[in-house]
Amino acid sequence: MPELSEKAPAGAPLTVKDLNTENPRWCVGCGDFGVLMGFKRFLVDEQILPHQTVNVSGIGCSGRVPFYVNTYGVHAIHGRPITIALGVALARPDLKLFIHAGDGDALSIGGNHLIHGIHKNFNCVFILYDNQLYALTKSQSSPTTRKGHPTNTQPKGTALDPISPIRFALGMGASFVASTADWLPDHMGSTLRAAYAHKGFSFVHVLQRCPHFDPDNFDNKTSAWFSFLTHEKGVAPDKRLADKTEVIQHDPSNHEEAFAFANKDRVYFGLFYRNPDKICYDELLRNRIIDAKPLSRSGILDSYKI
Ligand SMILES: Cc1ncc(C[n+]2csc(CCOP(=O)(O)OP(=O)(O)O)c2C)c(N)n1
Ligand code: SF4
Ligand SMILES: [Mg+2]
Repeated sequence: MPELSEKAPAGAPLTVKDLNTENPRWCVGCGDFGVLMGFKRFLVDEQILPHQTVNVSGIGCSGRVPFYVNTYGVHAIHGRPITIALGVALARPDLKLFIHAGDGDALSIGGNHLIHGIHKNFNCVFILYDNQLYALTKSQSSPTTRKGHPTNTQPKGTALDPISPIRFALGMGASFVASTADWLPDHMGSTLRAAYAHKGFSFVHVLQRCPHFDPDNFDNKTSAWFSFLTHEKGVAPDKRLADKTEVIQHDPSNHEEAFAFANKDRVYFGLFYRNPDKICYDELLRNRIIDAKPLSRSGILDSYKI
């Protein structure tokens, strides 16, 4: 991969244009466009420079994101972005690390890895693009597909109730759990900034429209079906919708209350939970390596003597 310049042209601040690559190959109206733009604006707001940034994805429509942001990146294999990202986190803690995964990638084939990513709490922002189906492979049911929704694998309607990514992340003890949507640019920006400011595995759930395979999901024209959770230590409601949408105060240090919201049969956007004190495995491991006394080859073999 060619070296990425340290700064945008002649020391000028980074702009969205500097981050553009080719035109994305997504369907017209795909929510991935909104997430991509929200992500680029966030990088610009924070002036996170391309040569400092690594985007790792799995496979899916959403998996193409690393191609469309002019930073370092890895389009990994299906369900495995977390393994690669953990390697980056261990070897290069100086880099800013973002993982992009679809609901199938993160919760089906990659579900086991997500458990350990959350458990290890290594420093990254994990973005879950939840369009509630496998889109790239042309509409199969995923763990988040709503019950009754017909797909190619379950044409008579998806049989099971969906997994709630928020409940899953909270139940796994994630140190940062937030939710936003592809059509809420202001809220997405605030959410990504809060996630980036957090040290540890920041789990960001994004409702993402797939107009090609599920045009009726997620009505982005109205807001009666969702509420914003907010707090002085949380994420502000989307500016455009704040006065038209229910806004609820929720202290993100309150795990029990976060769970209570996640258990309700309603959509909430905002910061559910943050625990800044959870141990980060990558930091722990790096410190142990630094502290470890070097051993000779026979010393290493002797350490296994019974
Ligand atoms: C090991 C492996 N199994 C299956 C596939 C086929 N496959 C590619 S993408 C995908 C699902 C994508 O769904 P999701 O992660 O939700 O992403 P989306 O396309 O919806 O953004 C599957 C099953 C694959 N590429 N590799
Ligand atoms: S199939 Fe769905 S998720 Fe994939 S590009 Fe088209 S609209 Fe987007
Ligand atoms: Mg999907």
